[in-house]
Amino acid sequence: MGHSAAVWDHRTAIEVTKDWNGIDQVVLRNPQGASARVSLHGGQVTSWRNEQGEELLFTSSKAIFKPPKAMRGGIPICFPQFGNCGSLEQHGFARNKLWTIDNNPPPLPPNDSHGKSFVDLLLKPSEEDLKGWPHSFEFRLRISLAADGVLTLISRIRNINGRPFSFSFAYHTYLSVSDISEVRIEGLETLDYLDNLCQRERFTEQGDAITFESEVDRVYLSSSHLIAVLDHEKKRTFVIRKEGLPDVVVWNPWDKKSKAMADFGDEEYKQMLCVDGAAIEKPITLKPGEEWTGRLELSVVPSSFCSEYLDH
Ligand code: TA6
Repeated sequence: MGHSAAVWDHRTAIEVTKDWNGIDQVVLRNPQGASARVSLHGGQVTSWRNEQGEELLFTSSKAIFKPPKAMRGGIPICFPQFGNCGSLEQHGFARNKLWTIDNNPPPLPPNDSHGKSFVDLLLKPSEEDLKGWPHSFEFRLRISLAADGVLTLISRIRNINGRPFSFSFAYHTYLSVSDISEVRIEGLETLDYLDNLCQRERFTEQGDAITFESEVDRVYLSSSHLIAVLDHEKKRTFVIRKEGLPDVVVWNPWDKKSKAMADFGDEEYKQMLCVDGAAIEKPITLKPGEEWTGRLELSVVPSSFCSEYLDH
């Protein structure tokens, strides 16, 4: 008698609960026990755990879980800007707004749903928002967790007002690492980057991989769609695949800046690294009715697998 395959009950694939502030958060689960959590505050992924229940994203022990401040960690959605420019807050307002669950989103390709636990969120500007940024948009965000534990974020931003607008964007991804001094990034070699520590001056990456021994705050430009972040101690690699996101922000605050941030532990720079799929150097311009899609896929593979994998 064959064993009947465990029928994956999609009712437990997605659960809506309350977060620390009584704001709805969605828990996604896969049959193997992996999970992800996203708060309707900011549409922010606040947790991504593997099948062993191990947390893969960093969250500061001093994070301020009080709107409108974005929780320091997870994956804040930075829109319509990333970095200081104009009257908006540094990384835009999307991560400080209340999103809604969209039960009837415009369809995505079947592969973006098939066999996945997913939720669709929606952000539209309020009258108040339009005073600060006078462009009417619909921002649809799908977060999905696949059977193999891959976490995918798909942003679709549509211009629904009568004139073009431009924006920059980043998935501000706080990865949890064992020891920043034993982490290397592959896939950014030879690229130009803007150095936020030198008035965004442009440099060219000389190293054969990026390693860390001091504060790094850079925007790598026109990168490939595949970036690897190798955690030596854990012998595991984060693989970041992206589409529609030409740039990569790499940020570690190191000791001095860590001490200067109220919502960040003095030593926590050792256990985190931001590697953000982004569109910054060349802002995206949308004509009326046009839509932009930015896709990010995060997975974790054993490092031995990854270095061979990346070599080919
Ligand atoms: O480049 C990344 C960065 O802009 C850093 O300069 C630092 O400000 C970091 O983002 C955190 O920004 P946040 O607004 O999340 O505190």
